[in-house]
Amino acid sequence: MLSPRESRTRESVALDGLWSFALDTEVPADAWMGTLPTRRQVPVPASYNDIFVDPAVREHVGIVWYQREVRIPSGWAGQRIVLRVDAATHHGSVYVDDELVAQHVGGYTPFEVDLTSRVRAGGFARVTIAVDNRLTWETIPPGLVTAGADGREKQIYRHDFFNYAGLPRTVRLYATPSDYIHDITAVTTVSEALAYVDVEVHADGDDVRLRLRDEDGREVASAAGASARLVVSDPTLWQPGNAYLYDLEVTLGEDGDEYHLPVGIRTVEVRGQEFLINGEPFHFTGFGKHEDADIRGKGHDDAIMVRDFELLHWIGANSFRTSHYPYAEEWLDYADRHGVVVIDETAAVGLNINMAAGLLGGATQPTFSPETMGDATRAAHAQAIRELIARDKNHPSVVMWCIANEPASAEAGSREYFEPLVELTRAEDPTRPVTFANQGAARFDNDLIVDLFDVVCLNRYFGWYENTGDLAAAEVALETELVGWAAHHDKPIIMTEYGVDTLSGLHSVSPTPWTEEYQVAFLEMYHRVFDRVPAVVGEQIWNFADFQTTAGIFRVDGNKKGVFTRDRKPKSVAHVLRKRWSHR
Ligand code: BDP
Repeated sequence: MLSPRESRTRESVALDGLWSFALDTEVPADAWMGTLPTRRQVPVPASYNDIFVDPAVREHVGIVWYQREVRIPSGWAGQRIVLRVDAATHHGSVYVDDELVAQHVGGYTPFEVDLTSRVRAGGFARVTIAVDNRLTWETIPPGLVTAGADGREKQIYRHDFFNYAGLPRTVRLYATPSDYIHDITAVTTVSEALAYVDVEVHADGDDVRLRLRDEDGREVASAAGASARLVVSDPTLWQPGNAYLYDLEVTLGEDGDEYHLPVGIRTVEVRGQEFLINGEPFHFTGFGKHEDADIRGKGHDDAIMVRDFELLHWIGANSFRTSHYPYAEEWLDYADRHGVVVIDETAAVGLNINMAAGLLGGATQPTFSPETMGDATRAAHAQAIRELIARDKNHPSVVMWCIANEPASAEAGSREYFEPLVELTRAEDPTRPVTFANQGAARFDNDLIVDLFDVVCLNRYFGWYENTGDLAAAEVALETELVGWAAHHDKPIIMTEYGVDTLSGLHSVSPTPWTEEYQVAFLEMYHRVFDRVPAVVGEQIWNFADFQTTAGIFRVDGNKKGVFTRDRKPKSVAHVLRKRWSHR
């Protein structure tokens, strides 16, 4: 799915700004049929939850309505006109005037609808979007809606971040010629002094022309046809920390549709216990992150994004994981341009009922069964994988797909659940390694799925959830486990989560849990151990910044495992990490 970039033949208009807004309880069930009877206005992009002071909005379970009048640019007569929603979390229904025109499930990937026959260039249209935040066993991520004692619906979920909802990313209109370029896939390989860019174009008509230009605008290769190979001699590679992007111009005929795709020439390969980028062993440093900030929730904000990249650079991080869902595409565009390496994750988080059995009154249930995570969950999961790869396949920054976070991979049924999903991922993209983030209860001797994947990604909390406060015992446990994984699997290991809740400003002479000193001692201990186990090729700390979660007795105004506070101030450990990572 192409990102809507502007070109000689393509224009786009952002519909960001204030939209009318109402809860389903406040308006008629067919609220799209006229002007939304509300005085509330909500910003787009933003999660709606923390905008209003009314707790009924923050905790709402169900549908909310967004509406605005849209003017169609008069110059778009004769063009194909498309409405694109970058994210409706988790289920979006789009109405144009009185008609339902699109529906989409999956809160972190975009969808589009062709409005050419429904709107008139120079005219107005009433656009209404119903967004439903409910999660069930049939959605990714999964969840459960129950009725509380007071009759209100209550949303239960097993993931540790607040269920922010609404329209957190850009909504826009764009126009293309009526014969247009539907999709492009560019795959790069390198052989000594030559690089190959294999391009597949899906378009109306077969008069497809390709031109590749370097960063100085010089043409370095050209070809014709919907399926073609461009050969680049003496290529400049896209390198971690040193990005280089070619411009692939695709046109239909002499003056038909034109699209420009940034192309980074680089290779990725897993060999034995090494992760190679451009044939060189790569060591991941960085974080699991979240899209999370005060007031905006998961609303995309360029200011916060650029600040986060600045902090990643300052601390010496070369990578991050898009835990636990695909981020706004702006993140990947920026990572492409600045040489930051990304592990790109689906929203399949919380497929682990028993880890959080307490939430269901302590009862345990099988995670994988027809009544829980069954065929419908897997179908939604497959769709999430397809949509992630369709959107992100051309980003050089993305070096690996992570198809789930902490599933119950030691439980019966996990292998049957995951085997077809791994096959699907490889079929959709044969060029990138595939992984999942493994949870601590599934160890090297009882995990049932890890051999299906290319890289062992581990989330471990020795010294926090286990051996709390006892770093000496934690060090032994951590090393025993890492050495065990390395001996059982000839695969590289990335620690994709390790960290401790740390209250910024809380200090003690000796390192005790929750203090800044404990976070320092904990991470230093992990790093000592990593340096003793050669199979460890990556360290991504949990988490980049403190973030909001659902209320609970384990969380005080959210999860505090950030190396930065929620407003991006460094905790003491940030300076320690900066020393380690800046000297690698
Ligand atoms: C891991 C999860 C992550 C949590 C983290 C924690 O993958 O989402 O936030 O633990 O407990 O289990 O802080």
